[in-house]
Amino acid sequence: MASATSVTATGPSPATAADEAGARGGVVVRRPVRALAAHVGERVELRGWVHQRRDLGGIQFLHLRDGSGLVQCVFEGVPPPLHESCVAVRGRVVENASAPGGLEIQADALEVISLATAPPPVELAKEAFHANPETLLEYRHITVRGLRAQATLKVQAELVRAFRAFLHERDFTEIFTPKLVAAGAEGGANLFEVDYYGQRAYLAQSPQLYKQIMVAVYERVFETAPVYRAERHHTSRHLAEYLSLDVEFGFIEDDGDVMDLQEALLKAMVEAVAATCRRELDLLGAALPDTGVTFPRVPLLEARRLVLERYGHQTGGKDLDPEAERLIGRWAEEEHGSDFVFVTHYPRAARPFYTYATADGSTRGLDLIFRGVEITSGGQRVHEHAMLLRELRERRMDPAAFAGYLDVFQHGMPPHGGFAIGAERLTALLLGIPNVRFARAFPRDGSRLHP
Ligand code: AMO
Repeated sequence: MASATSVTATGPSPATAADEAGARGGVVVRRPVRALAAHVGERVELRGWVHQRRDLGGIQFLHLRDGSGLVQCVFEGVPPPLHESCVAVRGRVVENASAPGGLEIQADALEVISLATAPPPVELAKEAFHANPETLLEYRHITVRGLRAQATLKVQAELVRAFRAFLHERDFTEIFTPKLVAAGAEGGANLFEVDYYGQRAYLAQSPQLYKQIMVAVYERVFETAPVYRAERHHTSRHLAEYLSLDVEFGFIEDDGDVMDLQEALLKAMVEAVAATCRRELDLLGAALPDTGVTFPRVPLLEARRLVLERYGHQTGGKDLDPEAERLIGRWAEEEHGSDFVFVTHYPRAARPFYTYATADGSTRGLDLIFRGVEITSGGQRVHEHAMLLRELRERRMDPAAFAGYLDVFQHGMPPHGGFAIGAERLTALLLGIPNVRFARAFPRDGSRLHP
């Protein structure tokens, strides 16, 4: 084994065509960890962070972490610098079944690029054993570098990429709507108030009204943006700021079209993650749902009856409580082998004013439950001006607060519908992460404004 000496760094860019040409001439090419399997036997350069280090009597084991993963580097010499220091390592890629990922670097050069001057508040290699999630969140600006956080947020990025790609392919246009608004779209008391040049404004609870308005421009639209809910309750599924993946489209027949699109989209998102995130899924021990199964569709009243008769759980009120959601999810799994189930025909009282109401007092509003938790809401919307006005009045809401939005319905709105996915809930449930906070880089919850 060679001993590590200093190497001269050549700038932070990843491998380029020029590097490749150089490699043939004997120059060492920089590689990301994820690409190493294709370069066994070659000499490479890696750049990243000191994740873990061990000195075994002068033989050094360095776990180097970069943006794509972790690899073990072995060399003789002085120990590597403090955890989280940035280093460059050069050496040969060899197979080693007992090393993480089955590969290691037999290193001959180590260079410090940026020395860590203080130990990290939580040693990231021991993150998984850290008992207190509050500590992990308190130091999230550092702990977000940990492999589990890195993998979780990578999967989320892939989910969002697949969401966009699927919708672009179907002629949807991406929109960007305001997050400072004059009125709440979703009702309820969970609005963040903002001083807008002396006027009262709110942080948007959802892009709902704007995405409907934009249907009259492009017919099919989507948005991926944060939304705000001043949730008072601390639960494992609520954030004060979350990423809402919104879809809205026109000229639909009914809520069946909304479910068809939603099902195809979610299957495409899961399949994209299966294709691109194998390493992350393995690291997190996550099992993806079977995309070959059709999502069952169950009216709310039927769902209530099922959870009562089958599991003895009585739900009152106008909605499903979390336990009933869990049980209807269990029923879908047991009865249909599906991790997903649509619950349809919610009563008017359980849905916002823009939901299309039917003569029987129910609506074309629906939720999608994934592994026992609601991950989307949506349905068909009201598209007639008179009906919308009636909905507002009957709910004692002031039509003046929705003046511009209401106007739109006097100028030709097609039957339309849509839905919104809570990105953190979907990510957490997909990956088996028990608390939605760990599916956001810097969660905002009932008490947290830092980091
Ligand atoms: P809703 O309010 O049900 O519907 O929200 C849609 C989805 O967003 C997620 N979600 C949340 N995630 C984290 N923290 C929260 N506090 C939180 N609240 C909601 C859930 C939920 O299913 N305008 C409608 C959507 C539509 O009809 O198109 C809406 O916002 O996954």
